[in-house]
Amino acid sequence: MKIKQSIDINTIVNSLIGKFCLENVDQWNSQIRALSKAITFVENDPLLAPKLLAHPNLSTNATMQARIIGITGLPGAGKSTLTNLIVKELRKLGKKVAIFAVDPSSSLTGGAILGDRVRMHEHFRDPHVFIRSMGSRGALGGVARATRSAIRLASVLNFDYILVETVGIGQSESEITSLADSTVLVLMPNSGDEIQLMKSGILQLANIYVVNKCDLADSSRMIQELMENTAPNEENQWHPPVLKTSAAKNEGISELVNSFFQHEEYEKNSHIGQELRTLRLRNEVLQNILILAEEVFREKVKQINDVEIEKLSLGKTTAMSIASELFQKEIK
Ligand SMILES: Nc1nc2c(ncn2[C@@H]2O[C@H](COP(=O)(O)OP(=O)(O)OP(=O)(O)O)[C@@H](O)[C@H]2O)c(=O)[nH]1
Ligand SMILES: [Mg+2]
Repeated sequence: MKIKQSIDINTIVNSLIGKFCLENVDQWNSQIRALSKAITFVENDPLLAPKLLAHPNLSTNATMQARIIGITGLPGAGKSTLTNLIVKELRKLGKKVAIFAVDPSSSLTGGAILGDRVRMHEHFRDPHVFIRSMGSRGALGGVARATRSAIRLASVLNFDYILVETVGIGQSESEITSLADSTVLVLMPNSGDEIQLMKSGILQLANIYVVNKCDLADSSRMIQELMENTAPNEENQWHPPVLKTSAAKNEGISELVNSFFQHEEYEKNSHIGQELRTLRLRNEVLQNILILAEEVFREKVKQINDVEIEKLSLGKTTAMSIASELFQKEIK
């Protein structure tokens, strides 16, 4: 049974890789379908992610030039509405765009993804826009793991921009800053969001601030406060812009897209920008090691004998000492 399963996985991997690596432009639709399938496989079976992403054909074809933009903020701030308009703007410039909407399992936003689908509808016929919702419920390793793999699979297909929408509460927002090249934080004027976001640390981590829904309330105080709290430091001279938008009235969107270009330019030309990029890449390698390690140790843990577990339950040993022993043995 085990052998059959591994043959199946390899067949799937090879077939997907074959479709991924088509060179001909006319085959773009097949590549997109393969991407979609690959992501579903990766979501359902985390073992496939390393197999696909470490495939030699994939690494030689991978250019991975896509710029990853994280769009985060509290529920209802207007992230999806803005994302939709950003896609329009990027498409006007001829850029290929992939969008990942990370569906938080939080009941707060239940149904949001359906809404997003409806809103994104106008892009569905555009072959150069790839839209995907990523559910986090039950996914092994949570949102970040499946999303990270999906993003890497998408970057192989040479998208210019990969937009990742995630709700800025809980864990996912700090994960997004370690994954995205630019993190955009979407706020609403006079909402008191700052306090909640300050606690989560995201307020300090964003590269671009957006005060959306400016048609509804006066945003000047909030903009002022943000500007005072986000000054560049000696090391990093990037001055995070604080932009005013109204997604409802389609205002401020081109300025927002321009800020992506400026941030990219800054990162390319500054020492610290390059250092941060290196840090993100190193972190990505680490995350991948953790994926592989989890697979290995999941099996090892099953093999711990009952006597040992009994000792653990009686408090005669600790989970950490068992873990440490297993780990030392494995890395020798
Ligand atoms: N008046 C006004 N309404 C807006 C604006 N932007 C978004 N909205 C509305 O605000 C509501 C929430 O917008 P979404 O784009 O779904 O917000 P979101 O941040 O993606 O929400 P979640 O994904 O649930 O976290 C929708 O009803 C939008 O139509 C804006 O600039 N002005
Ligand atoms: Mg949304």
